[in-house]
Amino acid sequence: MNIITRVKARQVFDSRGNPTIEAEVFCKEKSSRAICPSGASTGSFEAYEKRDKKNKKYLGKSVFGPVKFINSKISKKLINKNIHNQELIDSILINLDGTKHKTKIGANAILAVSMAVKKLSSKIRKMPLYKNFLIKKNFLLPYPMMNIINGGAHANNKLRIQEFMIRPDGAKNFSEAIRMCFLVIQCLKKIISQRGMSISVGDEGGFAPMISSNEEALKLIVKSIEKAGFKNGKHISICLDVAANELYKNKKYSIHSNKYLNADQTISKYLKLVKKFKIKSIEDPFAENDWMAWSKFNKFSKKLQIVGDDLYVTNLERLKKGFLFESSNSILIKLNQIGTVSETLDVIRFAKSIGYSTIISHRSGDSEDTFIADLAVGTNSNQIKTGSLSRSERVSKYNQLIRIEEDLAQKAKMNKL
Ligand code: 2PG
Ligand code: MG
Repeated sequence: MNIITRVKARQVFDSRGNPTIEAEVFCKEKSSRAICPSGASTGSFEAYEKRDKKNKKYLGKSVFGPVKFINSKISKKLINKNIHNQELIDSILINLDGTKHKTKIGANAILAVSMAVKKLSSKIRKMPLYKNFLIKKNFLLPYPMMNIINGGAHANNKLRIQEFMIRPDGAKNFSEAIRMCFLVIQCLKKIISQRGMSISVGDEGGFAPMISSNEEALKLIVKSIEKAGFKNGKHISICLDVAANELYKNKKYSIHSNKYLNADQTISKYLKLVKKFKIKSIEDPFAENDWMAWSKFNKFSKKLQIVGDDLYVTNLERLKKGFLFESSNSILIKLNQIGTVSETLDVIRFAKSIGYSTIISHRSGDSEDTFIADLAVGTNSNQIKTGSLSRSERVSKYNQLIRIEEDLAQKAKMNKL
């Protein structure tokens, strides 16, 4: 019953219409499947995403090579292994690859299998997925960070900052958190359309109006928060993902305008912006190797959440370096940056031990798979960012969290911020 009998993979498609891998793991007649997501603004230290670069039928983006590898070598290695032994299975996958960044098999192939194993283990134990991670009782629900205006690599407007998010800090439970975001988004939609701009959305479901100034986007959001009847900085807070790797050249940044500024000038611009718009969280304010700028900024910003995404790439070694340098106080967690569920849990465990907040994240190319919603609750992660309340691959995660809240009933409590 607990023994793996087969692993099968196939090529499916992600929310940007690009090929990706779905893996299905079997224990006799029972099976579970998982789909690997894919990023656009990727850090250079992320685990490797393998594609058939030479196959022009899918413009070099197909994944038939890794799929074949799963169906042959991986399947053979995992047959007869106990489905509940996630760590052993993940270490087999890691060793089968044998490279630092999983360049041989590809982290996309490895992760799809690793997640499917975790799901099937829960199914066989007849427990919800969220109960099969680190936490065994006293589950806490994460605050959502909804990306309501998309820029950078996720939209074709000229906004330099990639993600303008809202976090409903005043919400007492998860359903209320979603309701508050819903109200702000509806107001934002109205305001954008009244100004004659398009209400079409970007890759993560946020609006992507043809504006180019960060301040203009922030003003639109503050207006929507107020119009919805909330107070910015109290009931709802603004959070940003700058994705500064994309705006870095010759040790300078073009975050606040197309003029390049050094790190010190960029910091003082950030501080002004934080004050003016009561911003509570900034992700990737600096480039992935600019450790000094991160440390400097972190010293200034006692109350600000500073989140490392491309900086840490869910990698324990890089997180330890960040801890040593006091680079930030929070980490973004993305399974496919590292490639297995076990390694992801190791990073979360360590982040918690050093007092960092953990934020579980989708990728800009995502799917109907809701694994990360369960992961967020099962690790008592403080926040989750999985796009806006639009595009089903984003909404599906929020819907799953609504179900989990219902399942926990009286025991459901929000995490701390
Ligand atoms: C990010 C992510 C998710 P991508 O930068 O945080 O929002 O984007 O998946 O493109 O790296
Ligand atoms: Mg990011």
